[in-house]
Amino acid sequence: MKRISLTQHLVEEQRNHNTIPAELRLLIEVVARACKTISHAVGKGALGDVLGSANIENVQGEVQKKLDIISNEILLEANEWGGHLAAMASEEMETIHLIPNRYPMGEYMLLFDPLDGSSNIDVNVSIGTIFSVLKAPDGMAAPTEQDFLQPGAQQVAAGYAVYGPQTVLVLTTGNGVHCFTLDREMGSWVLTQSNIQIPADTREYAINASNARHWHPPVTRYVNEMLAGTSGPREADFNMRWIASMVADVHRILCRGGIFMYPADVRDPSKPGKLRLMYEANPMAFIVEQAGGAATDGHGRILDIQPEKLHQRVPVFLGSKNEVERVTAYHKE
Ligand code: P6P
Repeated sequence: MKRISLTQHLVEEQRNHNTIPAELRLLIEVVARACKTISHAVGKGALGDVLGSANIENVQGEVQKKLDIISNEILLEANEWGGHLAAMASEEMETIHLIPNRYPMGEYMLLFDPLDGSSNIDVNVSIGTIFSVLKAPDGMAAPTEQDFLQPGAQQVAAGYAVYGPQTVLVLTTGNGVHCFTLDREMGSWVLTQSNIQIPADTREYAINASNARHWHPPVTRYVNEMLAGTSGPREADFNMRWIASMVADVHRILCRGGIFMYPADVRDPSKPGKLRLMYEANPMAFIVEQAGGAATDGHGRILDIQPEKLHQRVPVFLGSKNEVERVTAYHKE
């Protein structure tokens, strides 16, 4: 396919679909540049004194890694001055981050998990950045957390970067899903795949099976049927993958199909699953649906959920449409 830059892609998307006004193009390019910087820091590993724990706990009650904080700072600093944002929100910050008074405010709001898959940082397994873009409510003066609590269907853009053997950026602005690979020599994002489509069927599933004894019955039934293989009700053998970096598991599913599951379980009803709605489940659900897949919380579309708290968790079943529909149907029985 013709190799074009991220900028050319965005300009042509605006020309053909009128979905990427200049301010949004600036936002996406600034975030993409920040992901390049994060990729560089991640790639240094032990040589950059960026590994290990920062010995600080975040709002999630998780001990932050140095790279969690470095990545968060990179995204904040990259986006503050551009005049395209009204405010930001991050997995690593308890409250929303307002644009400093010395800079103009814009009409977009950016949410992100600056470094997803932190448990993999120190063992050199792929990690990534996830981001989501919402419009600021009309007439909003000073942004509050409430302004962020919009259903995922309101997103104007979403994307993720995977810092793996290649550094890739996957992006949607509502007209399909496109993948860019970082050309390290030129320092530029190059379009390497357009209009990615997830196969509707799959023989591969992703779940942390160590939680099996805690699952609710619909999940247990769904997984056991796959474990039963060709002699079981599915009459097919299945494969399993669990990278424990959502970005890497989702990217594999975008590339070759599959179903990703992080279900609620019987342990803590106040924590339905582990993944956060606003900056993990919603952006990934937007991307997966734009690629012809499905994304539910076991009962309904993730993108239809009305958020109540900035850091709320949500059960996640996403990927190949027919499999997501099957496991969701089991929840209804
Ligand atoms: P577990 C990473 O910490 C993360 O938020 C997701 O990226 C990943 O899918 C999940 O948690 C892994 O969770 O329980 O398998 O460690």
